[in-house]
Amino acid sequence: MFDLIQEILKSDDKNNLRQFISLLRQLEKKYLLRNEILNSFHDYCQKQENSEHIYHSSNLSKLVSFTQEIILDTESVCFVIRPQIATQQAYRLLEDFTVEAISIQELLNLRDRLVNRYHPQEGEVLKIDFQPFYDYSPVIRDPKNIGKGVAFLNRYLSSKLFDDSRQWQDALFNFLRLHRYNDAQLLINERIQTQQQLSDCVKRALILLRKYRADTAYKNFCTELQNLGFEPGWGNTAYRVQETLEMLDQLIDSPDHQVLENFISRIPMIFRILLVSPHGWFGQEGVLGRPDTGGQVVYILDQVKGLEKQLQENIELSGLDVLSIQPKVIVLTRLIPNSEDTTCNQKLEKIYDTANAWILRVPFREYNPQLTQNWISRFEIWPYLETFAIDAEQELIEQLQGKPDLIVGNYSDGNLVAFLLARRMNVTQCIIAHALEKSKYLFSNLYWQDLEEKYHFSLQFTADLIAMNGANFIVSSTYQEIVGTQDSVGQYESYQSFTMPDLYHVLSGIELFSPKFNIVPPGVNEDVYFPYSRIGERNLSDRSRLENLLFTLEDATQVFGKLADPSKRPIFSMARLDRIKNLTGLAECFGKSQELQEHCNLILIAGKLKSEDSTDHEEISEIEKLYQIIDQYDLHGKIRWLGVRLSKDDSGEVYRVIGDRQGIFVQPALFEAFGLTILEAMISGLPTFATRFGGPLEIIQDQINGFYINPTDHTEMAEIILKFISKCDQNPNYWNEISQRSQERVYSNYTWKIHTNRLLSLAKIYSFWNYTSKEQREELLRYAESLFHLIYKPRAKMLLEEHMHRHW
Ligand code: UDP
Ligand code: LCN
Repeated sequence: MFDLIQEILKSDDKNNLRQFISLLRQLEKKYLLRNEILNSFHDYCQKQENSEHIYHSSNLSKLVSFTQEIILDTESVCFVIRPQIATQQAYRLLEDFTVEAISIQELLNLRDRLVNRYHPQEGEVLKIDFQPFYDYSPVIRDPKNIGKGVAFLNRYLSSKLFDDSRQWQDALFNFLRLHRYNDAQLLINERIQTQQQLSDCVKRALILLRKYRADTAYKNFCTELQNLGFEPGWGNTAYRVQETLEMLDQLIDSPDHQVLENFISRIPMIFRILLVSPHGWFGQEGVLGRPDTGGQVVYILDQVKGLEKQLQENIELSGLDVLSIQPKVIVLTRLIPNSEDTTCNQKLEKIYDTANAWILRVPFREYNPQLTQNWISRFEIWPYLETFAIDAEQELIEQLQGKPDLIVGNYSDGNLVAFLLARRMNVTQCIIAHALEKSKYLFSNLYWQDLEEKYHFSLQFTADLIAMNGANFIVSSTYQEIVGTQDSVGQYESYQSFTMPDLYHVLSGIELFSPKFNIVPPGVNEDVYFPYSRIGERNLSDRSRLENLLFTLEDATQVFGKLADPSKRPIFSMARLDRIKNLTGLAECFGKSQELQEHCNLILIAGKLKSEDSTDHEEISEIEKLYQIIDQYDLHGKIRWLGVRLSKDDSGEVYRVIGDRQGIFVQPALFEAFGLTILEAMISGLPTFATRFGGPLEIIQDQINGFYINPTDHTEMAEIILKFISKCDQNPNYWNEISQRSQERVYSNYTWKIHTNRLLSLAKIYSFWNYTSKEQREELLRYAESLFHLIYKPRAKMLLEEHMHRHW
C-alpha cells in the first residue's frame, strides 16, 4: 500500500488526491467511514473531465477502494487501509504530501485525540495485547481459509506426529487412557501399559476380529477384546471396531490428517453438555418476540435437540449402550421470579421432544430484589454474572452428577459465564456469539463513555475479549462473522485493535488467523418448517385459521389494516420491531413504489401494535414510525400489520400459507448476523429477498436460490422485487424454479444434523489439541483472568452500586 500511495504522489493522481481531500474537508467532519468515503469519491469523480478513468482505473480509485476510514487531522490526513481481509494498515499524509506508515498505537492515539481524550501528560492508558500468546501456536496463512480451523489443525497435528513420532504417539496413548464414563473405564485398560504394547495389541485385535462376521454385535466378542486390553468404545459391531482400530493402526504408523480427524471424532468423550445463555427470557413458549430473545433461543433449543440425537447415535455406534449410558444436555439460564406469562420462574424444565435435555434456571443473587426479581436487559446484567456462575456450578454438578464434558457459551454474557465455569471445572469451552453488539452500533468503542449509561459497552467488550481468547474454539455461523467481506470489517475482526478512550487500548484483541475459528452454520427445525407443497403433512384447520388471520380477520387487538384486494401476491416479513430489523424501511420502500402496491399486498408480523405495550425505546419509536409511514404513503387497504407473537407451529404454517399464494419473503435488516427467518422462509419454498449486509450474503446465492437487496436503497429494492414479479408474470414457472432451489439450498447446507455432527467432532479435536499441546494456554488464561479482575469486576461493581440506587 505504501508503494501505491507513492505512485499516486508521483503522478497526475496527486492533484486529484489533493482536491479530493479538500472536498472531504468541506464536509466538516473529522472522521469519515467507508460509505461516506465512497460516496464522496463518486461525487468528486462526477465533476471531473476524465471521471470514468479516475473513478474506475486510477491508482487513486484503488487506494479509495481499500480505505476503511479517513481521519482528517489539522495538519495531516490519516488513511486506515484494509489491503486484504483481516489486515489493517494506517498511513499519514502530511501537508507537504509526504507519507509515512503509522503504528497501531499511533492510530489509537490519533482516534483518542479526535474525541478529546488524548492526554499523555497524565500518563499512559492500559494496553491490552493478546498477540504474544498466539506467537507460538499455529496460524493459518491464507485469509480465505480463516474459519476452517479444524482442517488446518488436523494437518498441523498429523505433521507433528510425523516429525516427532515418539512424543506424539505417547501423547495419543496417554489421551486414550483418559476416558471414563462414571466409574467405567473406556477404550483401553491397565493391560496395556505402553505405547508399544498398544501398537502390538491393536494388531492382535485386528487378527482376532477377522473371525467374526461384520455385523456381529460387540457384546459377542467384548470379553476377548477386554483380555487384550480393550474396553468398550471402539464400535458396536465387529466391522465398526475393526474400522476404528485400523484407523489407530494407521495413525501409529503413518499419520494422516483425515484419518486423525475421523479417529478422534469417534472417541467417546462427550456425554454431558452444558449450553449457557443467561440473559432474557429463555423458555419454550411465549418468549419469542420479546426484547433480547429471538433467534438465539430458537437456535439453542433446536441445537439441543440435534445434539442429544447425535450424542445418542454416537454412543450407540461406539458400542457404549451396553453400559446403558444416557447423554444429558443442560441449558443454563437465569431464573426470573416475576416471570409474567412464561415458565422462566421454574428451576427445571424438560425440553420438548428430548429424552434428557433440560433448561436449568438459577436466580441472580438478590442484591436489589426490585431488579433481580424481574427481567433485566442484556445491557444491564453484567454485575450478576460472576456470582451466577458460582451458584450455577453447584447446581450443575448435582444435575449432571459430575462436570460437563463440553461448555458452549452463547452471546457475550453466556460466553463470559462459560469462561468462568470452564476455568473452574477445567472443561473444553466453545463460544458462539450470534451477534456482537460492537459492530452493530457505530463508534460504540470510540464514544463508549457517552453510551455507557444506556449500554455499558465497557463491560461487554471486556467480557468479549476475555471469552473469545479464553475459548478453546469459536463457532461462527458465517465467514463474514469472523472477518467480513472485501468491503466490510467482520464482527470478530472489529476486536483486532480498538480504543476505549481513557480505559484501554487494544493493540491485539484477537488472532483472526488462529485455528480456533470454525464456521458451523445452524440448521432449521425440519418438523416445523417444511415446503408448502407437502400438503399431506399440513394441518388444514391451522391453515385456514392462519389464512384468515393473515388476510381477512378484523380484530383491532391483533391486526391493523384491511386489504382492499386480499388476492394480490403477498410480500411477507416477520421480525421484532428493532431499528436494525428495519421493517419500517420495507414499509417505506413499499410506500414509495406505486407499482409494487399495484401488484402486491404487504403483510408484516411484528409482535406488537401499540407503543403503550412496550417499554423498549427502540421498539416504541419503530411502532410510531410505522404508523407514520402508513399515513404518509396512504397504505391503507394495502398493508396488514399483525401485532401477534406466533407459536412455533403457527410460525411454520404462516410461511406455507404465503407459499400457497405464490408470495415472497423479504428480510430488510440494516444488518443481520445470520438470519434464521431466511432459512425458514427458504425451506418453506418462498422466494426470499434478503439484506446484503451480513449472513444472508452467504446463505443465498443471488438470483439462483434467492435475491440480495440493499435495504438502504428503496428504489433499487423495489426494482429487484418488481423484476422478479414481472418474470413470474411472463413465465408462470419462474416462481416454482426459485422456490425449488431455495428448498434445495437449505436441505443441502443448513441442517441441524450437519451442524451437530460438526460441533461434536470439533469439541473432541480441540480437547485432544488442548491435551497434547499446552503451549502458552495457561499464561493466556491467566492474562484473560487479570482483565476480568482488574477491569471487568471493578466496573461491574460500579454498575451494581448504580443499580442499587436507581428506581426500577
Ligand atoms: N420469530 C417468531 N415470532 C416473531 C418473530 C420471530 O417466532 O414474532 C422467530 C423466527 O421464526 C425466527 C426467530 O424468531 O426463528 C428470529 O431469528 P432471526 O435469526 O431471524 O433473528 P433474531 O431475532 O435472532 O435477530
Ligand atoms: C441473532 C441474530 O441477530 C440472528 O442474525 C441469528 O440468526 C440468530 O441470533 C441465531 O444465531
